[in-house]
Amino acid sequence: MKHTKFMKSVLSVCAAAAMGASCLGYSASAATDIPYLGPTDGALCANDDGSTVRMNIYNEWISSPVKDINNVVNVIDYIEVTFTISGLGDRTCNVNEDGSEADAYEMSLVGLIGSNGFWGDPETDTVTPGSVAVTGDGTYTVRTDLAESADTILCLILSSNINFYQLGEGVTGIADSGVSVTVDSISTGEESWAVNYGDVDGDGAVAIEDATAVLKHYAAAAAGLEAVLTDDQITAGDVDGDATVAIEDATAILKYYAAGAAGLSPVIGEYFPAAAQ
Ligand SMILES: [Ca+2]
Ligand SMILES: [Ca+2]
Repeated sequence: MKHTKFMKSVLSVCAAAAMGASCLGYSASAATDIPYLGPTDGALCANDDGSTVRMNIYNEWISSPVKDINNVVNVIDYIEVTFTISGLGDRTCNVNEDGSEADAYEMSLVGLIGSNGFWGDPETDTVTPGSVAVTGDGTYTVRTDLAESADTILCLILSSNINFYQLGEGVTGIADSGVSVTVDSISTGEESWAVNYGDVDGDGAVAIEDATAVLKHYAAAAAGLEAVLTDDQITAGDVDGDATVAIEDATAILKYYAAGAAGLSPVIGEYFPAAAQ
């Protein structure tokens, strides 16, 4: 994959924007569903600590293996699971012995996919398991980004820190705790990334405002002032690809915009050499 570093930074920008402002040049291909075939009896069980909730999706390494997906499947850039949890009542966190609040509930997506190990142990993990805050009964999506693609899911588990003994009086095990986890869907996919050259403000169009933003950035830089554009915006604004954002870039953006406004159907690569590289 090309431009990996840039791509990852775009991803973080998109995550931060939380679907608010439009994202700069980000696009994701359609996800591929991995059909969920379960649940097998016993898929919902206790973690190794004996007291927190886990939902095995694929786990051969336990006495009663759970194989609730076909694990021979191409997993590309990420694995994502949507699940519904119920039985938490009004609880959102564990409590200490003295009744004070302990760690807030969260669900992590842990396992081993090809060479991607994500168990929540920074010493041995090759990728960081995704996690989601669980703020009560409801439906959540948790996603783990992989370092490399793989063709086999060796283990996949929804692992929480939810102490099920605290969910009711006299609970003796997960079965009578009232907690339930349903796997709604599992998906993977390949993310594709593209820089929308000229669209500096990321509103989906190349327009006068984009040229203005380039000029403001150029003027600020010339005056030794703080940068106006982010790194990603600089990439989009450097349409001639000479590694600086300057007047020539603004001129090219305006020419492209003017050609479009005149109904000429301009070809982006002809106006923006960076896009043709
Ligand atoms: Ca724009
Ligand atoms: Ca330039």
